Amino acid sequence: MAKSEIIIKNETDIAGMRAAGKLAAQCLNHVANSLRMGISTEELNTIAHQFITAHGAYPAPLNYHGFPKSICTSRNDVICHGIPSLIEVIQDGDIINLDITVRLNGYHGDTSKTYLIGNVNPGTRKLVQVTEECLMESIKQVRDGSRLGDVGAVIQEIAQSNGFTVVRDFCGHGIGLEFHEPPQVLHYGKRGMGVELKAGMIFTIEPMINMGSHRSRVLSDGWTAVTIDGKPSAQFEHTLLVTQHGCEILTIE
Ligand code: EYF
Ligand code: CO
Ligand code: CO
Repeated sequence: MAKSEIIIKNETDIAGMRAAGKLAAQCLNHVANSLRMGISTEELNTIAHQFITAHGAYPAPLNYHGFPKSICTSRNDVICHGIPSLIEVIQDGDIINLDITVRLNGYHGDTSKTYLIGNVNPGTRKLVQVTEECLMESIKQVRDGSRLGDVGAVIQEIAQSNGFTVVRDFCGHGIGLEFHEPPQVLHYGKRGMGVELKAGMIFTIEPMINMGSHRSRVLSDGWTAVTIDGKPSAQFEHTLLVTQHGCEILTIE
């Protein structure tokens, strides 16, 4: 099959993806319960790794393209792909995204949320709230016959009308037996444009929204993407199954 083809999942695949999505959501909530000032992102990585492997699954980021850890922990000005570390300790006023992808019986579930730690300043709180709104409103666009441009346009409209910017260097993705499959899901766009959605498609939407410039750069570690101006960035992600009249969020408990 050509690599650009979007796979329509069958009932066996869908059952596998439901199980993987549910486990990813459970893991995210489990790790989030340990979030507190003073904990290192390495400890969060260990908690996730142990939960995932104890449930008969594998942490998909680990060794993926050489990525060194089991989850991504992206704090404050880190847009995505933050690497857990013993020397990175959660502080009062931080925001932190935990991004979990599990592989269970060959199928992937991918989800993330951004959490507020202690006394977060009002502008940053607003950024996190608007980013979650971008995800949840864009999910309402997903049904058989709608287009990926409808998804991206809603995200762009909500982010920009609140004075924020949409990261363009990273996108959502199809997901299934592979961590990343076609299509690419852009978080900006024009209504009525782009790939037409069909029931049985499964993909993520994972908007990254910035307080300042939309531009990113990758640190010398080769993985961590940060904002170019040091201002905060937030992200939320779900894995979604397109249905006839809407969609099913697979990454819920
Ligand atoms: C090749 C990685 C590869 N890539 C994507 C590998 O979809 C994701 N999150 O929702 C996602 C998560 C991870 C990931 C974790 C590791 N990688 C990272 C950065 C660059 C790169 O280039
Ligand atoms: Co993810
Ligand atoms: Co993803």
